[in-house]
Amino acid sequence: MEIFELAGKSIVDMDGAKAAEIAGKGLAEGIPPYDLMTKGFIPGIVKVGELFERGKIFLPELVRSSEAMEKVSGLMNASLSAGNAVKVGTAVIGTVKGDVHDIGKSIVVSLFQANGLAVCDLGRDVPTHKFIEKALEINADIIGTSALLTTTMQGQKELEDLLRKEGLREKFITVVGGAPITERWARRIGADAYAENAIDGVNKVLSLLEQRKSK
Ligand code: B12
Repeated sequence: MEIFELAGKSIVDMDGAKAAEIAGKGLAEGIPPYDLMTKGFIPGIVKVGELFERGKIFLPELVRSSEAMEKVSGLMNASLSAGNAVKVGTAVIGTVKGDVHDIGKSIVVSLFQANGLAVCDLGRDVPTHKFIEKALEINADIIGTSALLTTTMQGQKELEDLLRKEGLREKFITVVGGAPITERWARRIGADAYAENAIDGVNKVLSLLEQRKSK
């Protein structure tokens, strides 16, 4: 079995020790951490989500697989974020209130950092007003939010509404992501960009920053 397949399997098997071993081996072999994540570990956790949805596994298994995923994400993110020291912009990133999913959000944080963005990571279950307070405090250019539940994606709309209400909408570039999020949702709530994955997020944010500078 090739390493990407083994990586995914270790997550489905809820085997954190194995996952960490494969991550270490992959990095030692010079495989880029983003490839290990997107071609190996992420398909594993997505499979776990499908099994959970189909009632093939239950919450305890979902939790154990996530723990394996969190372990490996920590290792990968440390390698991912070691990059560009040039600061091209500042971002505040977090998972919206009521939502504790943060594996994807943490990958986004690392990749933003690797691409020269200074990031303040607010973590998960972040109240809407917190995003704005922090963004004003550190004079951020970007506010990025992650939502993984159909019930919590409303938090992204709340942020847009609150920014408009406070007359701050034009001050920040907003980018939204997460499994249930779509381009259509982003347009509907008035976000500046939708990102399908972390790389897409980096590209869209860098291009929006560029457009701002040339205005
Ligand atoms: C892992 C997981 C958990 C873990 C989370 C651990 C953690 N620390 O994150 C635990 C076990 C805690 C959990 C709990 C629950 N979960 Co859960 N979980 C998942 C699972 C399997 C994987 C999520 C994940 O990590 N994916 C991998 C990452 C890399 O992908 P990602 O998050 O999508 O992020 C990428 C992109 O979306 C994008 N992106 C994401 N955010 C952002 C933000 C920005 C700014 C940008 C630019 C890009 C970006 O870039 C990322 C990297 O490329 C999903 C299934 C799925 N397919 O999503 C279910 C899933 C999201 N969970 C689900 C459910 C129902 C729950 C629970 C309600 C279960 C329960 N009965 O208690 C609770 C909710 C708890 C809460 N209040 O939040 C459902 C949601 C259904 C729905 N329609 O709302 C899903 C879809 C499973 C399913 N198919 O039923 N879960």
